[in-house]
Amino acid sequence: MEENVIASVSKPTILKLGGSVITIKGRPFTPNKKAIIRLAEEIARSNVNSLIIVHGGGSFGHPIAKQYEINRGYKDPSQIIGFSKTHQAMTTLNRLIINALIDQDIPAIEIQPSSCIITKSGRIQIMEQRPFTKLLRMGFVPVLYGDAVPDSETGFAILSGDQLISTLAMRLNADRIIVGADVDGICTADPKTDSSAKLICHISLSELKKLLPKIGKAKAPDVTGGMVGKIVELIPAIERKIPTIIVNATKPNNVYKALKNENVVGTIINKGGNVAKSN
Ligand code: IP8
Repeated sequence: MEENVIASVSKPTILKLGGSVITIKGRPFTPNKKAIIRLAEEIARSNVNSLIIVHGGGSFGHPIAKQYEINRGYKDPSQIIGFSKTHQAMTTLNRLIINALIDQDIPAIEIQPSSCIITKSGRIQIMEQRPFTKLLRMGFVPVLYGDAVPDSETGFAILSGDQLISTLAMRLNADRIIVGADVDGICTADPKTDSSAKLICHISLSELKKLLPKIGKAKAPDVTGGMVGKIVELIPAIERKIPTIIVNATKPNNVYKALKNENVVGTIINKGGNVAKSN
C-alpha cells in the first residue's frame, strides 16, 4: 500500500487485556474463551480508529516463567528451554486473541516483543517500533503481549504487558490508556481481602502514590507484581499527561464503554486529578 492511501493517523488508544481476564488464572494454560470472544466483539463494536492491544500472560506465561525463574535472568543452561516454553505459551495465547479479533473482522496482527525489544535489567532499552507503527498507520491493530525477552545485562527477562503499555503510550504519544483488569479499578484497600474496600472513581497521581502501599499484591503466580506492579508501571505515562482508566474487563460492556469514551465504572487516573468523565 502506498503512503498516500494510508488512513490519517490519530493518536493511538492503548488497550491492555489483563491475563486474569483472558485466562483462568488458577488453571495452567486455560484460556477464558468466552471472555476472549466477548472482548473481541466489544472491540469490534467500538470501531476505534488507531488501536494497539497488549495482553498479559495469565495462566499461560506466568507459571512457566516462574518454574524456570526467567525473571531472575540467565543463571543456568537449563533455563534456556524455559525461555522458549514461556514465549511459546504466550504465542499460543496470542493466537487465540488474534483469531477472535480476526473473526470479528478486526485486522489484528501479532507483534512479538521478543523479536523487537531488548531490555536492560528488565527495563525496555531498545524497541524497534517502525514495523508496527507503519502497520498501525495503515489501519492494522497490532497485538503485543508480556513476553520473555532478551536482556543486555541479565541475558533474558520477563517484560510485563504493563511496562509495554506505558512505554508504547509514551513513545507513540497515545491518546489514552485503557487497562482491562479483573477488578473494578483502584480501591481504598485490596478488594480481594478487605470487604470495606471502596472504589476510587478519580485519583490524581500524587494521591495514587500515597495509596500504593495499601493496594494488594497478586496471589496467583504472577512474576510481574500484580496490581501494584501494574500501577507503578503506569506512572511514567500518567506523568506525561496520558489519561489512564482501569476498568473491570470481566464485566460485559466495560471495555466497549471505555473505548467509546462513555461513562463506565472504573478508576480514572490523571496527572492533576480533574478529568471530564465520571461514573
Ligand atoms: O501478565 C507477563 O505479562 P503480564 C508475561 O502483563 C509473562 O505481567 C511471559 C509472564
